Amino acid sequence: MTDDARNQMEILAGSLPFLKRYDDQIVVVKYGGHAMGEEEAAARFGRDIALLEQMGVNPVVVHGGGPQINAMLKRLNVQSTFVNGLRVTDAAVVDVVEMVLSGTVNKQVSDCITRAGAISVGISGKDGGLIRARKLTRSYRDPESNIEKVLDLGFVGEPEQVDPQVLELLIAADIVPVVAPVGVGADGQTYNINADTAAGAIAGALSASRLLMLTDVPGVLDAEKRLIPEMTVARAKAGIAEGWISGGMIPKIETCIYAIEQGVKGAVIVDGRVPHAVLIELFTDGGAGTLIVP
Ligand code: X2W
Repeated sequence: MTDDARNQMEILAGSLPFLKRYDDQIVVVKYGGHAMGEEEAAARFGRDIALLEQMGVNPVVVHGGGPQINAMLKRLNVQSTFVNGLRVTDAAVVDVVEMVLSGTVNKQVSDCITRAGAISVGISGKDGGLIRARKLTRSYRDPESNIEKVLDLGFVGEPEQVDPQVLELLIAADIVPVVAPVGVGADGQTYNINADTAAGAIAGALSASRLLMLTDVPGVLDAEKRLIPEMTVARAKAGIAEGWISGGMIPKIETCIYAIEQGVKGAVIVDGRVPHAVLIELFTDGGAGTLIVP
């Protein structure tokens, strides 16, 4: 036996207790558009998810596609802007968003997983009544006039009700669901939903064991810029209030907190740039990134 083979077997044996921990458990993985760029990284992601399925875990993938939407809007000469990290979505933009997310990107992701040996089916939040959405309404204080105003982002939605039945049927049939973050209103209007928000709501509705948010940072850093391996919801809330959790990390942490309050057992900010980050997080002692627990 070679050293390599022996190492491989040691790793396999070492993962046994973790295999038991996640056996038949649902793990929701948020896969962002930035992480999909490179073909090799996308293929590796597909293999990791297929491996999870083969190990007896039930992965559910919720993907984004911000950069892919930007590229298509540019090709079609449609303008769009962002406010507080959310895309202002008018009637022309929402058509492109649905086309890219539920079309190209959704099928690319499910294909990567299927080619790696699992059966994966891509759907959007509009399929099977998965995500009923309503128009997102947020108010803000206008700094110039100091008057409370309502932010109008057009057809940006937030999940109003998530019915996980279609996902449960796919999971029971050993199919890996891949979800595009597009929802439908009571009146049939299509809504563009931030992918992090959609992943949090889906993880909550499924009472998932884990929500893994793949990002392009190592995790949450404390005030001294050291990586925090694990923290409670209370500490995460304090981090936002005290300002050492800031910027783009705030909505991600808020999504994690929301998912945990909905019954998810733990939510993790994972560095998706690290090869096999999902497997390292689930099947090693130290994990990867920052785990947030109740
Ligand atoms: C996002 C949906 C895609 C997304 C957008 O239009 O870009 C809103 O901003 P990433 O790749 O995860 O950023 N929706 C309302 O969230 O993709």
